[in-house]
Amino acid sequence: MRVLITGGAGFIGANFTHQTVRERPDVRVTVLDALTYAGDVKSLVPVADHVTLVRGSIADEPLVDRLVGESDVVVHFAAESHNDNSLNDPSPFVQTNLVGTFTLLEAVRKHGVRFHHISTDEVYGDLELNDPAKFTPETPYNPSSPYSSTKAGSDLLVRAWVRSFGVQATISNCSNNYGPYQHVEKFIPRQITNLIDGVRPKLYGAGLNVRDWIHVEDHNTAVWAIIDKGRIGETYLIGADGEKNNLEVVQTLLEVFGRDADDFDHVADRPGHDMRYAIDASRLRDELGWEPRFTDFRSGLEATVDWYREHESWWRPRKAAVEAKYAKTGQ
Ligand code: NAD
Ligand code: TDX
Repeated sequence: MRVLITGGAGFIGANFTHQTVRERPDVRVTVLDALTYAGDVKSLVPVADHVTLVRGSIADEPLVDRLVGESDVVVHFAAESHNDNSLNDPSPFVQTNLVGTFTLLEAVRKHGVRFHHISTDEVYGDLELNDPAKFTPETPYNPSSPYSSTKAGSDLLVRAWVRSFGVQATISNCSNNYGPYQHVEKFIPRQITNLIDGVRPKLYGAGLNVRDWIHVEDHNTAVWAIIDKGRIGETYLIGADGEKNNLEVVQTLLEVFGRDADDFDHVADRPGHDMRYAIDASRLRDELGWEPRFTDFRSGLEATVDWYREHESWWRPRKAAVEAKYAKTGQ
């Protein structure tokens, strides 16, 4: 099987590429990645002998046409992925998330190639803190930010290409991932690397916003389950019942680092900050028999801390610029 992984030099895509090389020796992997600020060839060094890396954009029609034509399956991770960046400059989000996904869809339509689209729970908007509800595949779309609205738009393009053109596609909407190779702009790696540097963690607002954390390895086993056994045209929600508020996450990290529970700063809140995300993954569990393996958040977090301690040369080059950018918005 020939698999084209878009965004394979980013956080989740790199972990997916590693898992695929490790567990599926029969798969021939090509990665298409523009190597934006978020992509890093270093993330693919451990699997470099088993992967063909093509540097280019998913919005480059001739390139996409050629690579898709040489593939059996496309797994589409590439995106602009950070909400805070989308508030500063939405334009690359429209270009990559919408135009890029459109370009891929046209190519898989032409070549009759199986397509799996990676998306986010943020397309559903947010939930109240005291609401027992979780997102299901039937929850209406209600995205809040330029990031989540462009992801929602890309999901709708996929659905329309399935219905109108018979494209062989599936969609997954996953909750917040954590694990190795995540960019230091994101919440958990930002706080881990702050703590390694002896800097206090930065909590937006009161820190009561809830995210439904899942280890990136569990996300990726779910993606393979959907590629292997998912029903064409279907949407699968991926989550591992990992709801935690941001304050709890920071305090767990402080404990892991042996620091006092109040040794953090409250900083400016994110405009339009979604309050709570929560996933009901019963379709994935019941229909496809998927189960998460990283069910103990604290030990998953400890392993992630160890990874950042051991891979300073991977994250250090980006840290100062990320912090300088946050300083401009008082975060
Ligand atoms: P990331 O920002 O770490 O990686 C994105 C990758 O896409 C980078 O390697 C970047 O170079 C590449 N890229 C960006 N624009 C491109 C373009 N035009 N052409 C080709 N490559 C391009 O993102 P991530 O956190 O790994 O997210 C991957 C996917 O998973 C995204 O679609 C995101 O919406 C989705 N997702 C992420 C999370 C999460 O918690 N991180 C949760 C649910 C869904
Ligand atoms: O320094 C910080 N302090 C803080 O309190 C940062 C960077 C974030 N936060 C808060 C904001 C969120 O409530 O932590 C939470 C998580 O923030 P992010 O890591 O920016 O993630 P989020 O906005 O929830 O989106 C993530 O999950 C869904 C990914 O970035 C998306 O790509 C994915 O779709």
